[in-house]
Amino acid sequence: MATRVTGGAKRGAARTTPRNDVHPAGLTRAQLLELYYWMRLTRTLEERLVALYRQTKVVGGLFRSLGQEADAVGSAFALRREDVLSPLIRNLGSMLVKGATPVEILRQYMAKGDSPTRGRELNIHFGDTERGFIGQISPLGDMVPVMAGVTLTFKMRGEARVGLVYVGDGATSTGAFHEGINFAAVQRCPLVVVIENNGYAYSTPTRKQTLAQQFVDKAIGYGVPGEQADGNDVIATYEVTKRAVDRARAGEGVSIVELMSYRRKGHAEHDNQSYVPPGEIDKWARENDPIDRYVARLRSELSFGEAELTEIDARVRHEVDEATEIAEQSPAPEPLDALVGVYAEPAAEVPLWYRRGKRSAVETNERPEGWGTFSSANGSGKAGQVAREND
Ligand SMILES: Cc1ncc(C[n+]2csc(CCOP(=O)(O)OP(=O)(O)O)c2C)c(N)n1
Ligand SMILES: [Mg+2]
Repeated sequence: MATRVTGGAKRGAARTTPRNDVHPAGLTRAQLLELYYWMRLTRTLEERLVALYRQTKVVGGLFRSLGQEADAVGSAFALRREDVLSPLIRNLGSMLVKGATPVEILRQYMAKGDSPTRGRELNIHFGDTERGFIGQISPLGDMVPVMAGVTLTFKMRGEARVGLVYVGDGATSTGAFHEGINFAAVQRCPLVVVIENNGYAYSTPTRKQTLAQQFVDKAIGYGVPGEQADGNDVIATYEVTKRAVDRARAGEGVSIVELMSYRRKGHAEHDNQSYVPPGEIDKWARENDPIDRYVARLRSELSFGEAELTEIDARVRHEVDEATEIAEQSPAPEPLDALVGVYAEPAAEVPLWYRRGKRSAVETNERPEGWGTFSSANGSGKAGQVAREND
């Protein structure tokens, strides 16, 4: 049974009366609607970010998860509140499920002074260990050894907690991925490694990433269980991740989960996807949109009414509108804030000579008078000339 997570419980609480006995993956009808809510929230929030990006209010790059909402939401939904996940740029949905709020996300992307990173990071690179998501870093694959360490602490403390780390198809080619997963496997850390196979790593298609038939085959080499699922089916994603999470919690160590999906947008908004074969994106949009697919299933097989879904759509729109208004009013960062929380205060070490100022640094370190080519008194000699010109 899925455990509801921080933040999700309140916003996701759906009022609905059971109409039939169909409970795929043991999910209650409220939880089935909650999955829809998180996917819709992810997409609507990203669409709002695109509008703000075009108005130049989003100041950095914008990384979409269009077409991958089910993979992010379904997998994170399999975790408990006390579990920890390590997201990537396309895991906005996972972070929302774990309690990140739309207003925080908007403030981050708009680099506001009251955003979680005070304008020092411009997308969803922030974390909160209380809510159970770790601040991500850019080097691909590097969060695997980090999460191996995090989950090793769970094991050493005897805590029944699980960690989940997302990696893209591209990240599987890094040394960090290999070292991290091997270490975690050998140590039997309670870790789920989710490989999001979205067909591309920037412009590199998966067939140029690996000769393996499928990424899940790599599980054999690490001696861990591996399962593949349709990442555009939110319930299948939930189920396969839940099995891996249950194994980890039961002391059975690492699992690899490969989620098959497709990146419908470029690496970021600036990428025009000229390397994608014609028609490929449209085909996925037409035939395999995770939200369209889930809506169809909710209406037919699970007999949810139109009103229940439109109510969620309206709630999501309202929440995103409200969050945008708040975030737009947030102040820009204070310039001096750039240094707050970065260096020790007071400084533990005397600043390095080259940070003390150009003139004194050049005079005392680069061309000491004793070298005979420079006179700091009259500035004669070549080096003195350079020093003055650079001031
Ligand atoms: C070690 C390393 N190499 C290269 C990059 C530059 N880079 C950032 S994202 C990216 C593509 C990532 O592709 P993938 O892992 O498939 O994730 P996706 O973007 O598809 O979600 C690259 C090459 C990086 N951040 N780190
Ligand atoms: Mg990829």
